[in-house]
This record gives sequence, structure tokens and C-alpha cells, in this order.
Amino acid sequence: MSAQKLIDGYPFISYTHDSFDPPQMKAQAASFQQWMDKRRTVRDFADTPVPREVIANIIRTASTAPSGAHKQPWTFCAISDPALKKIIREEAEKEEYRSYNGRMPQEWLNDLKPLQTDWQKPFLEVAPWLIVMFKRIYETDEGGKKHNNYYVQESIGIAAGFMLAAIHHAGLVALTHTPSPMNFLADILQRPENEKPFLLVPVGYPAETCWVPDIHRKPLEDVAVFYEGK
Ligand code: IYR
Repeated sequence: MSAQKLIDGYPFISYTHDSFDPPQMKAQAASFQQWMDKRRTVRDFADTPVPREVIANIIRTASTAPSGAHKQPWTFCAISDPALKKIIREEAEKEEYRSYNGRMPQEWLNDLKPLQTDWQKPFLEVAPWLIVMFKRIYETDEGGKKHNNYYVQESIGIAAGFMLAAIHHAGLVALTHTPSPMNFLADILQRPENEKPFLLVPVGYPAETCWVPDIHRKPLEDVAVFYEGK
């Protein structure tokens, strides 16, 4: 049982966390980095089913993310219904077709060439699950008054990161898909007014033959600056 106390009338509990001596800490940090570095964004999915319980736990993990004033401003819609996936694919492809054929400037299209993406999104039907993350812009109290949430973009972005790590940990793969514009998802999934689509994430096993671009992550020197003093 952890200790409890009130601070200014608000409950607090004592918190402990497993820590390690430096050699073990170094080993753990290194092995986690190597394991996370194996994660790849995938577009070739198998249609093999994934148990609902796994998706539920992945969402529970995502929902452990920190958030502004602990408002947890997110809703995760998990879709395995083939009819719904078909509608989402059709609507996404309509928007993506327009994007690839006029809406996206040439520089953007050039930047996407190494990824070989196009307007066609078969994975939206093939992957056994689609998780659509909605950001909750505000909450409405019993009196009908709206209260804006805080740092919604940051909070849900962190939750998305946790979710991708949980998917990787379950031995599954995902795609961070952002069909644009995304509002059709709120209509199809009949979300309330305070929820706006943030990310569409197909989840499943990789296809037996699964190709990913041969692209590389920036080395530490290119992404980190240390200020250590003397
Ligand atoms: N939303 C489009 C285009 C796209 C944009 C970026 I930035 C990517 O990294 C990948 C794709 C699509 O999903 O194809």
C-alpha cells in the first residue's frame, strides 16, 4: 500500500519507480534503443485477424500518456468492421486522389517519391484494425458550458507515440496515415462536435512480402546537442 496524503485538500500518493545502477541502466537504454529502431512504418499488411483484447491493451497503453492538466483529450475508435473499413477507404481515396492530382505542390510530391506513396490505400481494407485517434478540443459540463482542453496537439501526439510503441511491442506493425482533409472520419464514425480527427492508424501483421523504403534515421550528432559544462 502506498502512502497517501492531502495537499491543499487534493489527494497525493507516494510514488516509487524501479531504478538501475549505471551499468544496467546503460544496457537497458541501449537495448531499448536498438529494439525501437527496428520499428518501421508499413503499408503492406496481412489480413490476418488480431484479437480485440490486443487492440484494447494498445489503446490502454496509449491512454497512459501525459496530457495537459491531465484532461486526456483523446478518443480512440477501433474499427474491424469490413463494411466500415470499405467506406473509410473509399472516402480516403477520394480525398487522396484530389491531393495527389492537384492539391499537393510538386515539391511535396517530389519529397514523397522515395516512399512511393500514391492515392490508392488498399491497406485501409486489408489491415484487420484501423485505429482512428480523435482529439477532444473541449469538454462540455453538465450545465452545457464548454471548457477548452490544454495542449491538445502535444498531448495526443505523445499518446500516438505511446501507441506506436505498444503496437511494436505486441509484434504488430502500423502506418501513421493522415488522409487530408480528414473530416470525413468524424462523419462516418459519428463523432461529437468536440472531436476532430488526428491520425488514422492501420494495425496488423506485415504482409508475407512487405517492402519498406531503404531510408535511414539521422545519427545522434544531427538530432541532439548536449550542454554539459566543464
Ligand atoms: N497523406 C498522403 C500523403 C503523404 C504525406 C506525407 I508528409 C507522408 O509522409 C506520406 C504520405 C498519403 O497518405 O498518401
